[in-house]
Amino acid sequence: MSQVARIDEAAVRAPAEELDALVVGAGVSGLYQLYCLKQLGLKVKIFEAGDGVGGTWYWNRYPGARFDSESYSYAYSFSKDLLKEWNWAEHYSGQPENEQYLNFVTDKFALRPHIRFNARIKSAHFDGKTNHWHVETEDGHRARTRYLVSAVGILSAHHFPNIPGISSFKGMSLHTARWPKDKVDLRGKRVGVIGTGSTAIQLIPEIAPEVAHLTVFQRSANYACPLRNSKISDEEQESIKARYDEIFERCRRTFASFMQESDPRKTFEVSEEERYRFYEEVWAMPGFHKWFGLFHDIMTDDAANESYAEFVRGKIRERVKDPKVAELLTPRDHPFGSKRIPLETNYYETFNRDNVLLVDVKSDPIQAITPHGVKTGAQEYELDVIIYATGFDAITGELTRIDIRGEDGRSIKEVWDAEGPSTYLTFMSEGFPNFFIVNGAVFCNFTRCAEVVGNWVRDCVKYLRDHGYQRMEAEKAAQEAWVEHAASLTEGMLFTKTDSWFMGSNVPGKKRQFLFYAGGMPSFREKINEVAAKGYEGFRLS
Ligand code: N01
Repeated sequence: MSQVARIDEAAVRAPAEELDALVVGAGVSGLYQLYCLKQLGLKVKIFEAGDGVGGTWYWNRYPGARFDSESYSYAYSFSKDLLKEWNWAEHYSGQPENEQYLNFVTDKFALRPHIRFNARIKSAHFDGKTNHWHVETEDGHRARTRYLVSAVGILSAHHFPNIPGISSFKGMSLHTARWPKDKVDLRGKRVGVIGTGSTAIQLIPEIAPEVAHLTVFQRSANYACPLRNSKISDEEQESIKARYDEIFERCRRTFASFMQESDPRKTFEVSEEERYRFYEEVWAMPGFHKWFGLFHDIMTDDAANESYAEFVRGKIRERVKDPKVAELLTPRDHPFGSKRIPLETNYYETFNRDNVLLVDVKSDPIQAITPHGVKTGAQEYELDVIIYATGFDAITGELTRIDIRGEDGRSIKEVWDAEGPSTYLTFMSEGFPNFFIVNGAVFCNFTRCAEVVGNWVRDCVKYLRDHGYQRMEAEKAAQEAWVEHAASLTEGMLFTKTDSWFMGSNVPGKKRQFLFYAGGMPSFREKINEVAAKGYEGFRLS
């Protein structure tokens, strides 16, 4: 049966639900998008795969999961009441509190009745005759909607490595991004963790004291920096609340909407003494100062980067007692910050424990998962539990797992596999009318972007309604120009020299390209506002 015939068939089957807008996913962006579209008086619903809200903060409930941007810079800013009412307990709050917060927001703004839970979308097909999307969930529920809004998040499609024998393991297998809701009792168990990215770096120090033995399988060492989390005192709480406007204004100004701003000086412009004094000063600060608060040439000048990278390597050596283990934990294969910098608490000290073993699977790769554990070329490690902290098919993975088809019957997977994730303004992909992709691909503090993009989509939908348009789509030429512009921004960036999920290269067969818009949030905001002011230039409205 041809794709077009399938779409026609979907169109004639009676939908169970008629909507103006259907938002996919009840995470940070989806909740805000629902709030915004409700404000327009639209009939709008979220379809959410899980049985609760939170997205990332619903699925990633592994021990140690927490924010590494300040709780209050990650919070929604749109409601003064909300800012007044919610008290963050910690500067970098943990998953349970983050999930509670998103539940609090959901109930405060009466969003819950507009969310359909346990509703994983199987297919979404566009019907060009009526300019509607026909959506079907895995359990057969159907809806027809004018606008389809993807808020599936950028780190949602969890990824298992391609290692033979994964399903043969007789013990317990867990992926950090699908951690069970009930407490997993690891006491007395021999546990293996595969992966040493941001997730594993949060998890490992939390579980090491509990387990009988922990084996960490590391392929690449990371430049993990101290988080320096702490409880928020009553006085700090008051001060944060008094400074919310200033905090959000500051985030608006910075490149990626975090609170930290780079130092205007260049690395080698200052004396060696001053340079190291500055490195130490930044090092003593909490959060992302150690990445975004550095000399401003750190991400563009190889020598400047290496100067700071060597400083960080020295910090790792100071904390690990066994020099051989310290050397293994010291990254030498990529520039500082070219992969996402993990923030940690007691990560390096964990490797001083008697019950923790670091296995270098770069020099001796994992060959198989066996019924009893993990087998490298040299040895088999017997385990009761294997934890996969092996990351995500980032940015495009969750969307391309859904059968989304535009008017000509081509799926978004087919289009993006062939062309890379081509969009206009990150919002729409040509050939998929009335389909908004929100918070898809701007390198940014997530909630700060979610609000900017959510507002843009709300205003756009209002404009379409007010002007009697029923259909909006990206023009081919505008999309091509945007894709070219976005690609030009990555030239010379250190990110592109390193393999990581930023480049899609952690997933075998995925096209290697920088997956974020790299122009920074201030320019992005300016561009999307300009497009809107010109009557949505580059989009065809009809
Ligand atoms: O995933 P990752 P993550 N054999 O892709 C290893 C966000 N986040 O879940 O580097 C052995 O970074 C792989 O090794 P290598 C944050 O943006 C936020 O940790 O490819 N190892 C790597 O070590 C972050 O960047 C917070 O050599 C294998 C690991 O698995 C993003 O999520 C907290 C392997 C995957 O690391 C993803 O982080 C946590 C194999 N066959 C995460 N295959 C916050 O604080 C893969 N690996 C908000």
